[in-house]
Amino acid sequence: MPETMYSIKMRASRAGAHISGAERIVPARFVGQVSENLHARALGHPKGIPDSIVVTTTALVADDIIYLPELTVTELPCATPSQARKLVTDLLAEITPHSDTIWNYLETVTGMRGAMLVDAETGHRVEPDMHRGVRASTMDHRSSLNLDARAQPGNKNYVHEARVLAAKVASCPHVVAEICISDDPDYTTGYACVQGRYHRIPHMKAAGTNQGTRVIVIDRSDEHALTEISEYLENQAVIVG
Ligand code: PML
Ligand code: MG
Repeated sequence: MPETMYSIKMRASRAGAHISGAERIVPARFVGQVSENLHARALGHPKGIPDSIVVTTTALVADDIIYLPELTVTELPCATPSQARKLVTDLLAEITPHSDTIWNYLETVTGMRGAMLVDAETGHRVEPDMHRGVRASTMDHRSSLNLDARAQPGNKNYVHEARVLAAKVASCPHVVAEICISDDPDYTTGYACVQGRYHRIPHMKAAGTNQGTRVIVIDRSDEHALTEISEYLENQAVIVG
């Protein structure tokens, strides 16, 4: 019988405020070690020491998992946040007249566990829970399936994890773009993924600030779009690579 696959999710907070989250999809034999690694990661996060670490482990049905290829990455030269703004708003102009409004969300909203959902046609935020947002989840890179769990580092691999998340978001029905600025104070490289093309952009923000968030731009013309997006992003198991 094939080995059961498990989704393992960690979230860490202090006084109710989100500090960090991470997850894996791994075969049963790696569950113990990966849980330990996720705890270590929660305890070593630059945003502070959590007073709560929740790790949830759930068995997946093998046939329900979707396998996706990695996105092609284009690295854009960029030296300052104001150059980043120009790059991002130009890219967004392909799919919405509200690119300045979206940059404004990116610069002013922070501390959400999930992403904002922005209607491409109106520029309005439409996520059902404006405090939490919609969190893309239940996903991992293919390398987690083969890796010896003892070799898995506890630290975050920003590039790797961002590309898994971006591939899942880009494959979601009704999604046209996603823009990300990290909320980690020392990580200033972000990305804009527009219609499946991932643009990696350095200096999206000044170093040393917790400001950071994700905006997912959607086509809301289908009446079921919001429900389908939330269901797919949060619960559909996806392995990338
Ligand atoms: C995050 O903090 O989770 C966002 C990381 C974005 C990484 C973008 C990149 O380096 O390609
Ligand atoms: Mg973060």
